[in-house]
Amino acid sequence: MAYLSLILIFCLISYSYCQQCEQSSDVARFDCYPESGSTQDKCLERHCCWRTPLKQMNSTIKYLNDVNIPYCYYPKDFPTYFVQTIQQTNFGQRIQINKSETTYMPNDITNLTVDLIYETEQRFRIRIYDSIYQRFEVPFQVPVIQKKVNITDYDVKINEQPFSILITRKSTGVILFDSSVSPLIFADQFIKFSTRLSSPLIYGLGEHRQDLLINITEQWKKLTFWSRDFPPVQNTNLYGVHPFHINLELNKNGQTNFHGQFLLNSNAMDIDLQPLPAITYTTIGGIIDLYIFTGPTVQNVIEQYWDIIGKPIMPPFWSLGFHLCRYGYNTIENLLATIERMHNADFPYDVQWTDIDAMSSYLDFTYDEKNFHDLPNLVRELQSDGKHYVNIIDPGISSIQPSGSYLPYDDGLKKNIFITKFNSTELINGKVWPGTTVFPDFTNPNATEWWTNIVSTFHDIVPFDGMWIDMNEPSNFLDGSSDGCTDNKLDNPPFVPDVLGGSLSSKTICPSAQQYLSSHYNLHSMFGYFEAIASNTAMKTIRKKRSFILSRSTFAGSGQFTAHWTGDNRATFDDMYYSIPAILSFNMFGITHVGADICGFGLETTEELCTRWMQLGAFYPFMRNHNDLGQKDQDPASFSWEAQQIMKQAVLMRYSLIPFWYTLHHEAAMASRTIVQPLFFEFSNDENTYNIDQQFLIGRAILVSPNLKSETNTVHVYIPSDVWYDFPSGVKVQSVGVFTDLDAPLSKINAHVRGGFIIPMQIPGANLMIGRDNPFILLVAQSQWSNASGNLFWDDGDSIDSIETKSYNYLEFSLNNANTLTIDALVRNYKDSPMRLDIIKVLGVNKSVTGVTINGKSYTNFLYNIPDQILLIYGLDLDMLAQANQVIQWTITN
Ligand code: MIG
Repeated sequence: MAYLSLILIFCLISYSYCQQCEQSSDVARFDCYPESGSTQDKCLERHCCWRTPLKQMNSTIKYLNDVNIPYCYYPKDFPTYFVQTIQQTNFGQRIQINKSETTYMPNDITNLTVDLIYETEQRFRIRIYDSIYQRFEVPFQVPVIQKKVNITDYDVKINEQPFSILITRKSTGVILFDSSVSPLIFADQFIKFSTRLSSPLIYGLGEHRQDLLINITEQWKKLTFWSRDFPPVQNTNLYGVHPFHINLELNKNGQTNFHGQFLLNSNAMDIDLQPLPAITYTTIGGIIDLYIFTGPTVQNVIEQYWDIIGKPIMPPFWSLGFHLCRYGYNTIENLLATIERMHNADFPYDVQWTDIDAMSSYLDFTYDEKNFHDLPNLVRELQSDGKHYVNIIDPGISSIQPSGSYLPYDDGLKKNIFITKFNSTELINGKVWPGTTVFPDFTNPNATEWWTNIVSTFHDIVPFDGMWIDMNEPSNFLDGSSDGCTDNKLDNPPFVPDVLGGSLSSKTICPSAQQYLSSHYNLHSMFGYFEAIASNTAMKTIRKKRSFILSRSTFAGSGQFTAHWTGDNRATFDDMYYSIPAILSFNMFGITHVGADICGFGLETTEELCTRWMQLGAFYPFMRNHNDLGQKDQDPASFSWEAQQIMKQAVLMRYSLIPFWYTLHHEAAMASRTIVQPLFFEFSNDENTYNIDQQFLIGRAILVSPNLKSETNTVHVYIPSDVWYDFPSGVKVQSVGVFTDLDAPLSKINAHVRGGFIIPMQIPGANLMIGRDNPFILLVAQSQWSNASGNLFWDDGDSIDSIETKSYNYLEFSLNNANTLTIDALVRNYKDSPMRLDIIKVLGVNKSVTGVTINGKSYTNFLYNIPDQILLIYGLDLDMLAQANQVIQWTITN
C-alpha cells in the first residue's frame, strides 16, 4: 500500500511521471533494475518507474531464477539518443546520434555513430559505436560490404526523435526489428537495447541447458553469456557463447517464415526475453554489431549466419566412428583390459581416448611412465589395427616445475605468450590440475608456433591422432588468481550480468588480465575459440592430415576448427533428453560435429539407461561414451551379453550409414547445411513440429525417435505428413501427420527413412578404416510420386585439401518413373579405394517386379517381397566409378 500512495504523491507533484509510466500492459515493461535487491528508492534514483504489475503472471515459475515482471521499468521519456545527421553512403546510411542527458550508468557515451549496412538481399547489419574513441570489437574477419544492395527483402525505417530503427519483411509486413520499445543505453561498460520479436517462439541462444523451443508466450526469461566450467544445469551460463537466435514468424496465411539475429559481441552479456514479445541485450563492453538474417526458410537463416561466422570443418572419416573414453582408467592394465574386452565382444569401435589420469602429475604433454608405462606402444598397436587415439590437453601450464625441466613452460616464457596481470609483465597464476599454472594467450601470434612446437615434441613420443581441449573456459580452481584480482573497472564493472558465482572472475582468471589482443574482460569467452584455432593448426602441421579437435568451450564460429561435446552431463534419463536440444542447437551454431557423453558422465549409469543411450548416441554426429572418475565401467563390453548385442546393433547401424553421414558433413562444410536438425526445419508449416525436441532428423531423410523414458516399451512420437519407412526393415508407415505410440522395447530404437531420398550405405567393418573398402548399399525410399534422389561424397578421408584439389568422388543418384535408377558419377578423381555397389534396396514398390536390367543387360539376382513392397537387388558387384552414368531398371507388372 505504501508505494501506491507514494506513486499517488508523485502523480500529484508531477503529472508527467504518471503519464510517462503508463503502460498498456505489463509485458511492455523493460526492466530498469535487473540487479538483485531492487527497491523503489533505488529505482526512482535511476529515474525509472516503480509500480506493481497490473496483473499477476499466470505462468508458473519453473525454476528458481525464472524472471518476474519488473516493478522497475523505463519511463517513456528516459534519456536516450536523438538523430543529428543522416548521411547516405555506399554501404547504406551513416547516422550520428547523441543524447544530452546522461543515465544512471557511469561513462555514458553521448555521441554515437550508427552504420546501417545493406549487405545482401537477406542480410542487414547494424553497427553502433563510439563516434570518437575506438572500442573493442570481436576479432573476426567478417565480410566487408563496400556497396549496398539495391533490392532487399527487408525495409528499413529510421525514427529520428528519439532514435530507433524499424525493420519489416517486405513480402508480409511482419516486424523483424523494432528498437523503439525501450531506450538505447550506451555507456562504457553497459550497453543495452531491446527489440520487438515477431513471435514468442525462438530457437538458439546457447550454450544453455534448455528445451529446443524457447516459448515466451507467458514467460519472462534471462539467459547469461560468459564461458563457464559447470556441469550443465538450467539457467546458468555454460561452457560456450552463441548469441544467435532464430525467430519463427507466425503467419496466418500459408508459409511460415524465419529470420535470425546475431549479436557479434564477446563481452559478458544477459539476454532478456519477455512476452511482448521482445528481446533485450545487455552487454558490458564492445559495440553493438548486430546482424539480421531474413531467411525466409530456416535453412536460409543458417546459411546467412554461417556466411558470417564460418562453415563447419570437414572432419576426418575415422572420427565419425564410435569413440571410447573414461576418466580413471588409472592404469594401462585397466585400459588394456577394456580394449581387450571390446575386442573379445567383437564390438566395433574406432577411437580410444585417455584422460588426465594418464598424464604424469597432471602435466600437459606428459604421460605417466609408471602407471601408463607402455602407452606409446599401445597407441601404435591401436593404429596398426586401424584405430585412432585421442589425448587430452588442458590449457593451464604448470609454472612450478624445476627450471629447464618442463618445455611447455620454459619455451612459453621465452616466447612471452602467457597471459599477464593487469598493466604488468607478471604472469597471472591460477590453480588447475597440476597445481599452480599460467595460461597461454592464444590471441598472441607467437602462441601458435609455441603450441605447435610442444604438441609436436609430445607427438613424437605418443603419436596421438586428435586433441581433446578441455577446461578452456578457461577453468580455474581459484577465483581470479592466486592473489585475487584488482579493484579496477574491469574486475569490478558497474554492472555484472547474471553469471554463476556472481562475479566475472568466478572459477576463471581475472577479467583485468592482459592478453595480446585486448583484456581478458573482452576475450574471456573466446579463449576456447582461439585455442581451437591454434590446436587445429598444430595438428595439421604435425600430422599433415585433417585435424580432429574436441573443444569444451566454444564461441560463434568455433565449428570451423573443432568438434564439441556438451560437457559434464549425468547418467539420468533427463540428461539423455537434454542432449537432443543441445545437439540440435549446436548444429544451428555451426558446430555440426557434436555429441554428449553417452551413458552419462557423472553418476552411476544403469544397463537400461546405457543401452538406450548407446542407441541414441549412434545417431549423434559425434559418438563418444565417456565416464567420470570413480564410476563403474560403462564401456559396452562391460554389460550383459544381451545389452551388448543391442548396443552393437546400434553401432553397426551407425557404421552402415557412414557414407550418408560423411556426405552430410561435406554438405555442411560446402553448402552450410545442418547435419542433424529439428523436425520444423523440414516441416515448417506444420505447427505440431515447433516444439518437438525428443525426435530429430539426420540430414533431411532419417527420423530418429528414441525412447527417453525408463521402464517403458512404447514411445509417443510425431510422424510428419510424408511417406516414411521403418528403418532398417523398410516397411511403410501407415498413419502419418499424427502423434502415435510406437513399440520401443529395449532392443529397439525407432528410426524412419523419408520417401524421396536415396541413402548411400556401406557394409560395416570392425572399424571404419577396416570397412572403408567394403561394398556399398543404396537404400532407395520412394516418395508418393515414386521418385527419389541422393548423393555421395567420398575421398581418402583425411587429406587436408581433397576438396580444393578435387581429389574426391561425387555421385548423384536418382530414381525416376518408379523404375529407373541412375548413378551419375559427376566427379571421379579418387580411385584409391573401390566403390562397388553390392545391394540396392527399393522401398515402396507397390507392383510386382518381373525383371531387372543393369546398364541394359538383364540381371537375375533380385527378390521382390510382396507384403512389404520391397525390391532387393543383390550380389551386384557394380563399380560405381566405371562410367559417368549407369542405369538400373526394373520391369513392373500389375
Ligand atoms: O575438472 O579431465 O568435462 O570430460 O573427464 C574436470 C577430467 C576435468 C572435465 C571434462 C571431463 C573430463 C574431466 N575434466
